[in-house]
Amino acid sequence: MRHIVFLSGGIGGARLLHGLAQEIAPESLTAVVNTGDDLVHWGLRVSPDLDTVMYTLGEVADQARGWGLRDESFRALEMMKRYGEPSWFSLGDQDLATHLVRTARSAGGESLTSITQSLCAALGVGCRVIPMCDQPRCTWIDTVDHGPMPFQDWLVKHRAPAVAGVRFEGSAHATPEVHDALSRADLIIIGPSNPYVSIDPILTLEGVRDRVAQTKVVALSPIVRGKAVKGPLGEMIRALARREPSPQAIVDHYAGLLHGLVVERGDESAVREIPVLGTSTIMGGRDDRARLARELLDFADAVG
Ligand code: FO1
Repeated sequence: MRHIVFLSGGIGGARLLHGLAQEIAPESLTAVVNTGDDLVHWGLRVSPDLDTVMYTLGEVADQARGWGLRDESFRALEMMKRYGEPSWFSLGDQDLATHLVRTARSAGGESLTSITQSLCAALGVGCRVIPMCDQPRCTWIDTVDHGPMPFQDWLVKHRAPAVAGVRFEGSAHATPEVHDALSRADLIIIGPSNPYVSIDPILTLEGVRDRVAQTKVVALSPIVRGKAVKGPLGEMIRALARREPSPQAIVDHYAGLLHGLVVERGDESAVREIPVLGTSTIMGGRDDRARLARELLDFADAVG
């Protein structure tokens, strides 16, 4: 049976995954999700990328914001402000339930993998969604002017000041479930996520990159017309790779891993050396995501 592993960060990856989930039998698709962005906030364990993937696949995500749940309210946040608690990271009232469950079950000894599986089941998510790690692995951003800070402090609290480097601290062990999924994969898809802070945390886990290198890999470019589709990736490529953002910068970043890259139509000539498919990559609703997933799967079948 065909088995596809999808490496994902937050919203971009989640949307393509939502398309793939409409095209592939659930048992043939496993999403391995970055947990380097995880944080403890108000004493609660928050896994933003896992939640974005889970909410998007469960069709309960807020589309406009790109994180959290739709029809959300923030009354608990208002009360926390009144108590003088930190309010820079907005946890919604319904979203709080996810973090309460995750925190309570973790305290009871249940693994993040197992907790995620039961949250996904409750939301009607069909394919397998697994965290890259069960133990904390924290993405640290070294900034040019303000020293090192954990990822969410850098992105949300300080609004992405200039980056000098990216590091990962904590566990370097992927879960047995991740190793098992990768060993069964006949295709690995890398979502249009930030390679530095969403995909590298996964690829740098012990044994993962070597395993990925043994499989056919295709990716969707997170760079369109020289700009990041979302977030600070463009500035990171300039600062860390010392070049202008382009789909070729993504190919080079993955250093020999990719067998094909899907780019925005018109960006094809920016890619050398590997097969490229140009199409409309800015994902709209459900049907558009499925269309892009279908095109990507056909392209993956055609590349060597
Ligand atoms: N991003 C923000 O820009 N501001 C927020 O207050 C915020 C809250 C938040 C709460 C839960 C969650 O799952 C995600 C949240 N995000 C917020 C998004 C998140 O910080 C990042 O976009 C991802 O970590 C990037 O992959």
